[in-house]
Amino acid sequence: VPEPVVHVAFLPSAGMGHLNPCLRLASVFLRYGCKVTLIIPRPTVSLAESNLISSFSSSFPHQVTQIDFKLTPLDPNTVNTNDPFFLQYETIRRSVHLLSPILSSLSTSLSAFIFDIFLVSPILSIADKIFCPSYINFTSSARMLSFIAYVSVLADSDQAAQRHPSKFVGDAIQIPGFTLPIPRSSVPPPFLLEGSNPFQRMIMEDSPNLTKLDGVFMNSFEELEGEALAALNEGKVVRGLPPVYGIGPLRAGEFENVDEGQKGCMSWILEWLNERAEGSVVYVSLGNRTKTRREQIKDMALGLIECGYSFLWVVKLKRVDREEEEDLEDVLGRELMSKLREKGVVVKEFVDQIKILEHPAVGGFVTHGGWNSITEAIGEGVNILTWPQGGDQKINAELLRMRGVGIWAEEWDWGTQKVVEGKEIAKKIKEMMSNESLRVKAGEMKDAARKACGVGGSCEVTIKRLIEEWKR
Ligand code: BUP
Repeated sequence: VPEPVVHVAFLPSAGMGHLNPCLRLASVFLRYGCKVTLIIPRPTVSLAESNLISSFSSSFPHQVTQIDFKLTPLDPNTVNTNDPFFLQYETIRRSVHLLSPILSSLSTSLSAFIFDIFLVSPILSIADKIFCPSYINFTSSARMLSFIAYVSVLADSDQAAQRHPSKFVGDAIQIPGFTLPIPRSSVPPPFLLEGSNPFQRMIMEDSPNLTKLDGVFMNSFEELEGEALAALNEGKVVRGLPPVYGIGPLRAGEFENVDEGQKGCMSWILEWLNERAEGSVVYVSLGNRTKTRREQIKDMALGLIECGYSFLWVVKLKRVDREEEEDLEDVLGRELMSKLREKGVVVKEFVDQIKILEHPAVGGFVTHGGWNSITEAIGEGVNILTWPQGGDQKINAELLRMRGVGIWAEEWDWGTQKVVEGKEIAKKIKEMMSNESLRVKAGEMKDAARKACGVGGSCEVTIKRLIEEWKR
């Protein structure tokens, strides 16, 4: 009797922070012999996303079927946001009814459907047309999932406040099973806005539906988030949640080689890093959907010049890469630009972040605290300084601080308010780079991370067990 084929379909949402972990999880299933169908919402928001999708498909020409999911364009005026990524989440959510014919046309029946966290309620509304277990790929920390899950409990217990998050959140959220509460100041800002907005609506709609899923894939692991994983799996956060599988840290795949066939900047960046002493370079990147504010950019440059370390700064002037046109020198001025070039490297291009973090010359990372960036840095044992810019990033920063693997520039607030002066930035970078206890902890966490995603580790054990279950 031939072995049954295990066929897993994936549906990401928008942005590299969601696409990267989706493709990395898909490549784990490919490693264990599964057939993968990748359903891609089109058009994508950024160029980085479409490049990565092409590279993924050409890396697995036989095992992966790629299906374009043509979205119905939304009138931006009907969605209260000017963020193209949020507009895309909403567009995908409202196009989900178009998925049914795609799913029913698949030539091999599905063993599992794994979709993005931002699509929960719409996908569950077509559950009767999926005919296989439904899972989400959660793209942030287990601490953040606990927040999302627990808000439905808070909302239920506070009818009087008309269920508006700005009222029921209070000064802090104490989630059962957690040592540290989440202070109001760390809650993702759109969630607390008085008026309704897509992020708030999405969380309030999806939170109570999490219990209807068959499971959650979580890019985290026991040593990093044991407390949160236990609280979620023991029903302390919300009763009736499905299993939350800590299968992280997800490792980057060969398909992510951004420079292949392109004239990118990676080859000379790596040459430059090769000439630097071990642990001597600070890598600075606030993620691929945060543009650095004009008022902040000069002080960022001054801070880097003053910090005394070599640096590699990936700077974004626009939220979406397709719109990056301006020359950095026009923004920073010739004099500042030449001072920067004396001490480090500044680029606007999309870089291969993993290749940078794994380079021995890189000793520290100034990050916005996006969960992928954090888990990538942890996997390489790099010291971390978080400067949260929005969303889940303060919740993640707090966790890193608690685990002793990162420091958090808490007094800088969201990085969207006051300008942080160059000398302050230099001081914090020095503090992060020279922090020996951080380096020791980061090294220990790296070892635990490698074990979790290595041969016989928690990721392999969980995925193999699920594959066996799906075969039955
Ligand atoms: Br910028 C940049 N190269 O130049 P996060 C990002 N990345 O490989 P975000 C690059 O994009 P969300 C670059 O390695 C990570 O996998 C990076 O995800 C990669 O933050 C991903 O760190 C970015 O989670 O997304 O972009 O803010 O808000 O969705 O978390």
